[in-house]
Amino acid sequence: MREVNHFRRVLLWWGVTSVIGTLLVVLLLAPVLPPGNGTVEAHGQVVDNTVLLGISTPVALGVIVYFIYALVVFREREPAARLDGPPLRGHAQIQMWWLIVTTGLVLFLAAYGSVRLLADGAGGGQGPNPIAAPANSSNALQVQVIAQQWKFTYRWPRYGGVETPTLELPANRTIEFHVTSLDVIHSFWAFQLGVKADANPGFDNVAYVTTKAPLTFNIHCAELCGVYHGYMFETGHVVAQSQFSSWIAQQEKQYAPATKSLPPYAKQYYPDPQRRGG
Ligand SMILES: [Cu+2]
Repeated sequence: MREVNHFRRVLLWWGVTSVIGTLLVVLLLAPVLPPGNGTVEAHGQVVDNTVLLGISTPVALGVIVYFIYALVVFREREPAARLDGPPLRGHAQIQMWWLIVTTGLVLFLAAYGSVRLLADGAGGGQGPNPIAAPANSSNALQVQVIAQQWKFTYRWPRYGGVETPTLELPANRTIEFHVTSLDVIHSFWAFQLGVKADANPGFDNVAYVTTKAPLTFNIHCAELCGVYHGYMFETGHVVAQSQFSSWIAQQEKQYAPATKSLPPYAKQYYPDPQRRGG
């Protein structure tokens, strides 16, 4: 009887399942993954997830196919002979290819991840001196996100330093969030915008987003910040520029009396010891 070439068989099964599996993942699964395509940064995250899933699908299928093949073909059918098979040693070619493929994958992913992290800032908090700003960030609209137990408010240096209880953003515009906190640690997570940035007291954490079409997005606190942490959520909107202009003008007017008694706009604030326990 001709000896079966197991290696070639596994390779064939792996090749066929990988082509089908990767196509299914990249074309059907990945495009509908969160956070969606609502902003430039969110879209970038979907692209990255697609690349990562596309690369990991053949790797996962290699493990699964070999596992199933081994279970079916190499199963010991003689109950009396439950012994280990002969050890595989000194197979230089397999060792070499194993090192080449795994090293290549890891280096590619590290390089890809670094490049993508620098593209448009990737929606993450970059601290007070961001190194990965979008190309048009000098023209960005600044919005300060102020977290406190248990609410986010928003301050607008370009609009008289007014502080609003809700967040509306203009469409097709680069936004420069300055995320900070008045008390404990929080995290500003605007899911559909693809933005997540820590909110720490006394710290100015900059995160960028470039909006696209009008969009409703969810804002959650993503850092355990006390008993009502779970209630620290709200809904924000990306709206047409004209709608934003009238909204912010109306806010400026409505909150003018409160704006007068606010501390001057600053990049960060420190917890007020007078208010502690008050
Ligand atoms: Cu919080």
